[in-house]
Amino acid sequence: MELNNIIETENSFDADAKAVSNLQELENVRLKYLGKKGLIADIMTKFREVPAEQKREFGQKVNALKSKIENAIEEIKLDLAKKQIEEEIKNTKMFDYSLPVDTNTGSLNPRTIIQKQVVDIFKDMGFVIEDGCEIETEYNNFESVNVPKNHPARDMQDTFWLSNGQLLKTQTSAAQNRILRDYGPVCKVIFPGRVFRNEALDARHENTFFQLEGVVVGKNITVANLIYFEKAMLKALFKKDIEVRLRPGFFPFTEPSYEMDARCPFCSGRGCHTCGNSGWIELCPCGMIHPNVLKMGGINPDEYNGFAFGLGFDRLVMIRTNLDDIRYLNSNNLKVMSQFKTKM
Ligand code: FA5
Repeated sequence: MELNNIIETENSFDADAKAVSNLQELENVRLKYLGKKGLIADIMTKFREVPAEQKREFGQKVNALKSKIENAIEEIKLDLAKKQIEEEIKNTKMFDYSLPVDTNTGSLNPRTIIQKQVVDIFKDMGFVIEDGCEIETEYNNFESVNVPKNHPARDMQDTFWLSNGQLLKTQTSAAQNRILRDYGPVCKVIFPGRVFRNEALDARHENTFFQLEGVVVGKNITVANLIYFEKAMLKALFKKDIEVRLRPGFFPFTEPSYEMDARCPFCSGRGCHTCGNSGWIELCPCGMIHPNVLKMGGINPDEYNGFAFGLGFDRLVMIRTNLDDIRYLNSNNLKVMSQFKTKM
């Protein structure tokens, strides 16, 4: 075996490599030179026959040739792949993203549509629109709204805790403290948001649902103001006067607390499927903000007071659309969703 054999092998590889036009041919060339029974392996087996004084140079040359062939094969492979992609692009019918969208396909979730309507109504009444975080601290979600550790009211909202001690907010009230600090002591703010509770699902219960919270703080605010704003919102949303009633409720963050019911807008109180024949629909828990909550929000409760309400948004959407199962709202079921385009 002589050095000339290496040069011959290199020349023959260069010629073969030049002729390759697809991946299969390349694989054949690879096997011919680098395969177990390939030409490089063949040269190596004859290493013994090389005169002792040439062994060093011979070894270096074979290794260099082997590396050259390996690198060249990788390069050719990349080159072929690039060419293949270019070919595919050339043969693909291109899509023009600048063409106008066909607006007859798809529709907004009814929750999105009604949220926009309700937010606009409150905006027209002078409310500022805010939002909150979905991951919250225990302090914001509970303590700052007068629900200290071990308070029984915590059990009313089964919480998804995170490993770092934070939680997925169980109520939009979690933003109250920040909003009171940022806007108080005279403010009218609403803050819609997605909330999470570890609940069993059924037609009226989701574990991921939406609330819309409102706070009004000022001097001499009364329950009459609260009723006024709720009725004004309902009138604008249902396009007619809706009677409301207050029942006693309990929330640690309001005192007194109420459950506000609306006269069923579908049967005008006569009783129907939507209101379960009671004539009333449970609409919105609310009340006068507890002095402790004002204090924790940096507001002097001797000088200022206010009210807060927490509209269960998905339930409002169900009432407005006659949807009988809350789970549709998170289902992304296009057949269901597309029906609401014409209903609102
Ligand atoms: C609260 O979350 C209070 N933070 C509301 C509040 C705010 C009261 C300000 C007073 C002042 P509650 O847990 O009742 O309260 O929930 C409020 C509304 O969210 C309910 O009336 C209901 O419409 C809706 N809701 C509660 N749980 C679920 C659920 N699992 N699925 C869908 N909607 C729900």
